[in-house]
Amino acid sequence: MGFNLTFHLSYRVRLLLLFTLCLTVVGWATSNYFVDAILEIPKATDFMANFNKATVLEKEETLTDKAPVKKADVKNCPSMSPYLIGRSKLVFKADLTLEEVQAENPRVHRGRYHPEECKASQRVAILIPHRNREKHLLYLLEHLHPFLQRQQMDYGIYVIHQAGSKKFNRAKLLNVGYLEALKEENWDCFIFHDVDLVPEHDFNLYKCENQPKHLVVGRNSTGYRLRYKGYFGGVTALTREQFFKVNGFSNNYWGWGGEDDDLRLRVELHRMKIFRPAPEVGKYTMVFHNRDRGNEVNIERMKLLHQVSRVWKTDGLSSCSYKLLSVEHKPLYINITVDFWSSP
Ligand code: UDH
Ligand code: MN
Repeated sequence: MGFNLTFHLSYRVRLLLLFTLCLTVVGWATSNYFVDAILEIPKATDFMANFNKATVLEKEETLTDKAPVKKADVKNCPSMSPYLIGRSKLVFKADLTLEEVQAENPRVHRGRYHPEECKASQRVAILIPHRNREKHLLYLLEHLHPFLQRQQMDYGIYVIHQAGSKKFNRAKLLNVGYLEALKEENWDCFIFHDVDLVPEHDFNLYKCENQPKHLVVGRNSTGYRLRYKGYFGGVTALTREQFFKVNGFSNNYWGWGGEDDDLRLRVELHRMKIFRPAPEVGKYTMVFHNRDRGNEVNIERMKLLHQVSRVWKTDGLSSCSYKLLSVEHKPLYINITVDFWSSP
C-alpha cells in the first residue's frame, strides 16, 4: 500500500511536471509569434511609425523644456530678430554664379544653417518644386539664405526635382519633399515655396503659426494684390501636424493649376483658418517667366476640385508613390530627384 501510494504520487507529480513543461513551451512559442507580429507592424507602416515617434519626441521635448533642468547655456532666440532690415529692393544680376552665392554664405553647410548665438523656436524645412529653372533657383538661393539668417532661423532648403519631361506635378513633388525631409530631421514647420518668388520684406517670417499661413499677399506681377479671395498658392507654411492632418497635397494634379485650391479646401474641411501677414509685409517679386513646356493648364482641375471632400483621405501623403533617384547634399541645398513614371 505504502509503495503503491509513493508510486501513485510520483506518477502524479511527473504528470504535473510534464504538463507545466508543455505549457511553458507553448507560452514561449506564442509570445515569440506576437513579438514578431508587433515588430512587423512598424515595417509595414514605416512612415506612420516615424511620424508618431516624431510627435512623441516633440511632446517629450516640450516637457523637458518646462522642467527646471538647464539643458544648455544657449538662450532662446528673441521673438523679433535684431538683424531684420525691413523691405529691400531686389537686384537680379544676369551673370550671377553659384560659386558667388556659396562664397556669400560660408556658414551654410549641406543646405542647412542654424544660429550660433541662440536656439531658434522651430526647425524649418523650405521645399522648392523644381524642373528646368536653374536661374530662378540661383536667384532664390542668393536672396533666401541671407534673409533666413537675418530671421535667425534654424532651416534646411530642399529642392525637389522632377526627372523626365512628362507633365509636371508641383503638389506631388511637395509631398515627396515632406516625406523625404522628415527622414533626416524632425522638422517642425514646412514652407512650400515656388522657385520664382522672392520675398521683399524680411518681417515676413518663415515660420509656422497655429493656423496654416499664406505668405504671398501680393506680387509685383499682380500689382501686389492678392490674386483672388482664397488664393493659397506660391508660398505657404504649415506645421508638420497641420500638413499631416490634411493628408498633404493631392497627387493627382498634372500640369498647371488647382493643386493650391485643393490644399485650401483640405485646410477648410479641417476647420482651420488661413493666416496672412500684413499686405506691406507679404510682398514678393516674381522673376519673369513664360509658361513651361510640360506644365500646360490642367483642364481636369475643376472636376478634381469638386471631389476633395470625398477623396482627401485616400489621395495624399498616404498614397504618394514615387521612385527616389537621388538625394544629394550640395553646399547650399539638398537636391532630391524623383521619377513619377517608373515603379518605386
Ligand atoms: N515649376 C518648375 N518647372 C516647371 C514648372 C513649374 O520648376 O517646368 C515649379 C516652380 O517652382 C514654379 C512652380 O512650379 O515656381 C509653379 O509654376 P509656375 O511658376 O509656372 O506657375 P505660375 O502660376 O505661372 O507662376 C503660370 C504661367 C504664367 C505664364 C505667364 C506669362 N506671362
Ligand atoms: Mn511662377
